[in-house]
Amino acid sequence: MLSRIDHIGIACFDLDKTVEFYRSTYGFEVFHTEVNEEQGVREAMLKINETSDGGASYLQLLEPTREDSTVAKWLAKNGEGVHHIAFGTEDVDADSSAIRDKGVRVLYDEPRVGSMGSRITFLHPKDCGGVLTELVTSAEKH
Ligand code: V0V
Ligand code: CO
Repeated sequence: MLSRIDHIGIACFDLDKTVEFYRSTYGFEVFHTEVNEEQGVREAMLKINETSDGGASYLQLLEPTREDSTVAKWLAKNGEGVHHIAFGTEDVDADSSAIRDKGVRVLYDEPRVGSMGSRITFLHPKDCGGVLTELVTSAEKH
């Protein structure tokens, strides 16, 4: 069951500058940073609030690490802005296969490694009203 907004992914050209904007404007602090080479991103997670399912909601600030990455391609076309939304679930495998059965394209056969050791997959934006949608099971749930 999808039980929270896990994060909103925001694409930017300069991660350090964007982190500073969120810190100085809103007071949000960096909770975690990492590089995900498979996805071609350097990211900062800003924890916004905890959620009733025992998880949390974050902003995920994303800077591309290479020009052929999905985020670099998206930035070249659209400029900076909201790139995806992610719903949290205890069982990304069950939820993604149930959603696939409804005719929505799930981009990966098996979930891949996401932020903070999570398991993630994506739904095609063209099947989701123009919204790139991610499903996440956080590390402590698998
Ligand atoms: C592309 N499109 C989007 C979009 N990206 N629409 C809404 N939001 C987006 N972010 C539209 C695009 O405008 C095109 O529409 C169409 O989809 C095909 O796009 P494209 O530019 O030709 O690009 P593709 O097809 O090569 O790649 C699009 C997909 C790709 C969605 C397949 O971005 C992908 O595999 N994304 C999943 C992985 C990802 O995004 N990783 C970065 C975050 P028109 O022009 O044809 O109408 S990593 C992350 O979140 C992590 C690690 C985490 O949370 O832990
Ligand atoms: Co994400």
